[in-house]
Amino acid sequence: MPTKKKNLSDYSPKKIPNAKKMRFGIIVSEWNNEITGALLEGTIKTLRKHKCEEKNIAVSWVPGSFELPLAAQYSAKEKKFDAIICLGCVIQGETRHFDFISDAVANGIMNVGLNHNIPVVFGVLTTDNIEQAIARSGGKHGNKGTEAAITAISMVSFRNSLKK
Ligand code: DLZ
Repeated sequence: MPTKKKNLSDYSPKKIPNAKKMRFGIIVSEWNNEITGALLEGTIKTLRKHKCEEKNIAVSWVPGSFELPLAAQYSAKEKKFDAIICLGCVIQGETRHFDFISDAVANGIMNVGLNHNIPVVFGVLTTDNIEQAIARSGGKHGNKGTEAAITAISMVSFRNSLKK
């Protein structure tokens, strides 16, 4: 996984478990969809790279990042997935929306994971401007979608290892 200075898409593929039998629900925010669409691409490409089957990937869209936690909760309740990946992009504007939305989404996503005992991954970019978002959705700093997919696979594998 990347450290502060590394690229979001940097990881050691050999260390990542096989995701063939894992099931993922991906929830994507429509807001800033030119960015979130690129995050989705990075996520799916990475899941496929680690052998996740097409039938085990379900994608749903919600209006904005603020809606991600509730959608993740609905998905978690269905018990069809081993992990849920939330993808969004919140860009700093001239209003305080940024702080309200970023905090609410981060806390909401964390709570769904803790309450439902399932990995719910925070694949949400929170940036100062669109340039930073572009750089982190397949640009010079990699793709947060890749990081989210690797985190989801790793957490499912971790959970499975505890069941043995
Ligand atoms: C309203 C709003 C604003 C100002 N900015 C963003 C943003 O940068 N990224 C994002 O994902 N969503 C934004 N939204 C929409 C909210 O997430 C939400 O959809 C609405 O407030 C309706 O609940």
